[in-house]
Amino acid sequence: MVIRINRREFLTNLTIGATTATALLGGEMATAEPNNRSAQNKSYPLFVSTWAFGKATNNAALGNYQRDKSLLDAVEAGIQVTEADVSNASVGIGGIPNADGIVQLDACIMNGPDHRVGSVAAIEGIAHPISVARRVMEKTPHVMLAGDGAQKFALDQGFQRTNLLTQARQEEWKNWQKKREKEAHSDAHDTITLLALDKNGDIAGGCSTSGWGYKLPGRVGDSPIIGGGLYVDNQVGAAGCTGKGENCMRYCSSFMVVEFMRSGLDPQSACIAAIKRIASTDPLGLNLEIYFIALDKRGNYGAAGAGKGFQYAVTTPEDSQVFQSEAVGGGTVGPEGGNR
Ligand code: SD4
Repeated sequence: MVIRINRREFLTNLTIGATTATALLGGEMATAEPNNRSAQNKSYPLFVSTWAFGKATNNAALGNYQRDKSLLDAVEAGIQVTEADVSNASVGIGGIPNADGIVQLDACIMNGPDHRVGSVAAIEGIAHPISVARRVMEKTPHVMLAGDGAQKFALDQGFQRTNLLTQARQEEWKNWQKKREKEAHSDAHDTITLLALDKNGDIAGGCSTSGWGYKLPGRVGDSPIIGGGLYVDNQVGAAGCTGKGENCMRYCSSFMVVEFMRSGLDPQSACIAAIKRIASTDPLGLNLEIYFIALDKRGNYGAAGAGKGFQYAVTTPEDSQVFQSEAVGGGTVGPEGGNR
């Protein structure tokens, strides 16, 4: 069933009004709307990440930061924990392979204060693509490296070649091959996306994934695409996406969430507005399978998904918790669910 939202419904729910000009011109964000749906953070640094497994990511990021590391170090260290977790079938080692049985990983990292970015796509045989993405950012004049070139760069930088395909994932892939005529892909996929904010209002973010299970070899998802799977604007805030990457990428949706925040929406309202905006014209309506997290420079944070069941993790020095996100539309998160 396709759940639709019409244009008028979208516009009625979106009360940007006079602040629209700010969004169009760029610059600092407008004053937040009085009906703030987001939570207000009081303790720093703040880490917000996708899915329940994001709690371990956040905790590692916080621990790293508290050992006098930078926010960017914290993002990298947090995501490395998820990449190293073989039980996580969607990120790093133990990720679901592509249709040829090869694990291809996507990742990016972004630093707010200088708006620098590094990204890798469809990289094979490297355990920590988040760290390769950071090297791309810091050691090359480029933003993104893909495929064999990304792997060669990683090896040149001293990363070790690693077998990413675990026995469990290989068995599943073999079973999938037997029935591949019926099932074009696996729905089991989740991304770790981590947003971080310090007490000075500086922001960093990163994401890492093995992407859509049994995808076509060479397929690149939203996660390494700046503005698709992640966007950081140090004047405003940051947003990240998980779910069906194709539906995030087609709308530059993380960028869209940040621009809604710039125009005055709080993070959660901005996530909802992006979903409604996309659903107002997309043939899929609200059946988009996309889920957003966002935070703003003032420490507000929130999340929303096209459908129920999306969880996100929030961590500060005071507390570390997993929340259920606000759902737009009646669908539920698919078998990937983040709850495996
Ligand atoms: C992708 N967005 O490659 C990622 C996968 C994901 O929940 O986040 N799934 O399409």
